[in-house]
Amino acid sequence: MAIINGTRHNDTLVGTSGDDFFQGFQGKDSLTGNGGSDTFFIEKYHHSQLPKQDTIEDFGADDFIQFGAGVYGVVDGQLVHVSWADVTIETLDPGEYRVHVALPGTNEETVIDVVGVQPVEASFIFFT
Ligand SMILES: [Ca+2]
Repeated sequence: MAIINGTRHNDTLVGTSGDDFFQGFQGKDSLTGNGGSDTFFIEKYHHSQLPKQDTIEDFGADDFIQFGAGVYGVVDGQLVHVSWADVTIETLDPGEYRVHVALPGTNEETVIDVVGVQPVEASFIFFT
């Protein structure tokens, strides 16, 4: 599995034909898996610096969106990591989706645009 790293700026990243692990870091990134079973990793890096509306350009049924340990909200003083219950998938156009991930107990969300197949619960890997 290749690891495809971005920077804290806006990046355009293209994977290999094999399985890749994408870490776009901050910025508004364009991520193309380019075949294989790819994992798109979403993490909060410091303070409130979530990725700013990355776009996955070719999401497939074998791809995953994975959340890191830093993607959480606070409920009753406890850290609560995001789960499927916090995900809302909006259809923008046929084959274009906007994934909203609400951080529990806050007004914050992270947003991921997805072109390709509609993500389903099994598309997500949540931090446990
Ligand atoms: Ca790939």
